[in-house]
Amino acid sequence: MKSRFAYTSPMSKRKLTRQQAWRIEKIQTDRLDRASRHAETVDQLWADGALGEPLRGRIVARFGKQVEVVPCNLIGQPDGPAVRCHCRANLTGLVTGDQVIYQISGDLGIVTALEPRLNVLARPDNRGQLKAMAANVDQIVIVTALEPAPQPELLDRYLVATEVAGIPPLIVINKVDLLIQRSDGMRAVELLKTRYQSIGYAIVEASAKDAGGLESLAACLTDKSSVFIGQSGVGKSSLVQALLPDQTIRVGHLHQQTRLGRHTTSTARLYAYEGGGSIIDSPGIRDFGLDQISRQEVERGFVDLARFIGLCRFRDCRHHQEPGCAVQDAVRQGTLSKERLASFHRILSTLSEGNA
Ligand SMILES: Nc1nc2c(ncn2[C@@H]2O[C@H](COP(=O)(O)OP(=O)(O)OP(=O)(O)O)[C@@H](O)[C@H]2O)c(=O)[nH]1
Ligand SMILES: [Mg+2]
Ligand SMILES: [Zn+2]
Repeated sequence: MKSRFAYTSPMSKRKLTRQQAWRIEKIQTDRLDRASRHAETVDQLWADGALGEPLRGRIVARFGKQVEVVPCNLIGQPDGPAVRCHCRANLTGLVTGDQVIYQISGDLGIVTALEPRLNVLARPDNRGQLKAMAANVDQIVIVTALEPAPQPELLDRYLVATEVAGIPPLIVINKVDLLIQRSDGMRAVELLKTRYQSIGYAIVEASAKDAGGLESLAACLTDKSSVFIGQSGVGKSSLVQALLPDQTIRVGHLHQQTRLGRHTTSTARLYAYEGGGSIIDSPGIRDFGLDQISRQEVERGFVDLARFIGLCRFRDCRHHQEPGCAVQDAVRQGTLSKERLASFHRILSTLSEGNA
């Protein structure tokens, strides 16, 4: 009998695909084998007391169950070569930026303890579950760009997340070199600046391409542990590369038609910042759902709106058309942006029922 595929795909192609599938599976099994051999060996060395002295370290990247750890000095700054480590069985959910105690022998290592976290930034995974993505950060650098076009509502979602996590944000508008080719670009930049600077957020304009604005950005990073977040393709990795010329960091082209990013960075990675401090480059996010947070948290996360909320006539005011609504009054008087209020309502409408 003829294969069902014979008309659509030549035999050789099918064979190749099978071979490829087999090869991919083999690579994965080999990798798992190596990882479990690594785990067994290092567990044995640990049990025999054959590993070096406990060291303080910081996780620079995570790959499945393994993490890459670098030694760090007393202020948590990375300071030495990285070692791939396996974690003790009781240590799960470690993330980039975590400070840990680890022991090594040559290039084998094991993480034995997690130091208390100062804070943790979580993001929703594909199924909407919040997952920690970075720990011990002093500043969240939200990167937007002229291309892909800025999405203020997405920016508002990030801002809510940073306010809820209690970590100060810095907004970067990247790719300002494109302003000369784009007549609408200046309007977009001005709009972001007026809306967010008036709330009190700091904004830096930059270009990873021609190094414009990098000095101002660099000055904001000194002695801090920062994490770069933002949509795929806005140039997070390009900025980190421009700031750290000695590193080799992968950047990806935008999709030719959609002009969206291609999710080039796949895992959050921490780099030592020569000026003092550290930078985490993270994978891009297309959407940033906030469905697991409460209405009160969203209210707190809109800092410009929060100051009016207790002033409404009705305690359960929803800030739509209710009489005596201080939030609507603020919009009418021009002390609150109507776009931010609209964005607030849209975010609330996406909360899961129990939270809204
Ligand atoms: N014109 C211009 N292009 C830039 C600039 N910065 C980055 N790009 C380009 O934007 C594209 C995406 O850059 P990346 O650095 O990979 O973006 P990313 O935010 O790290 O993307 P993900 O890793 O997918 O989240 C690349 O083609 C870069 O060359 C800039 O300042 N100006
Ligand atoms: Mg990247
Ligand atoms: Zn109200």
